[in-house]
Amino acid sequence: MQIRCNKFNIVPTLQRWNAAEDAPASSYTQQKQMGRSRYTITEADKPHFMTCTVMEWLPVFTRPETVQILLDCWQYQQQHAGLKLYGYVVLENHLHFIAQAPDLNKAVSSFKSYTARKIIDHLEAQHVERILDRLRFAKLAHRTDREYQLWQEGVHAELMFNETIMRQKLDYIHNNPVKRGYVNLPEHWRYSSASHYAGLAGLIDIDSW
Ligand code: NI
Repeated sequence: MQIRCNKFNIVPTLQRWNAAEDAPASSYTQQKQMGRSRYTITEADKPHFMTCTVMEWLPVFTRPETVQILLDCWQYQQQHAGLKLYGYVVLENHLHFIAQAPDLNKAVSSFKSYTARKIIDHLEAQHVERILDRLRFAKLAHRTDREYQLWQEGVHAELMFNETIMRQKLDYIHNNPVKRGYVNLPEHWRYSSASHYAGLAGLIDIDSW
């Protein structure tokens, strides 16, 4: 099943579900004020579960080309930045992943800035004005160093401090598309590591946990 699932017109319900279950609880600014928050990268060389969410939950990843930008960036970081990617899922407006790197803060901030720039370039080339207008507006309320804001601030990071938590989060990641009713089995979702853990080919190399 392709990722174009918003055609079922169930997005408002899903957005509420996400806001309650999934969304970063505090902004990056709040996290900085709070210091060592539960939702920041606490030990930069250990595996963390992280979430990146598109501004206003806009469905940017209904386009396979935009998902490819994410996969290419992770692959580059696996080869050049020591990134270990243990699991991921990409939904139409957010993604979850569990990763580790010698400097995870740096890897994640480069991931967000690089993919934002490439995705905006793609949307501009494709004249996706409806989404670009919203991303331009989203930026206005935020920062002034760029024309668009693609990603919400922060990654809502959680340290995977033991085996049980790691397994729970991998299951959580892989079950996202099932819970949303997009597929019957996790490994049927094209844009996640579930197929890798089911012994099938995936779109990107995964570091098996
Ligand atoms: Ni989710």
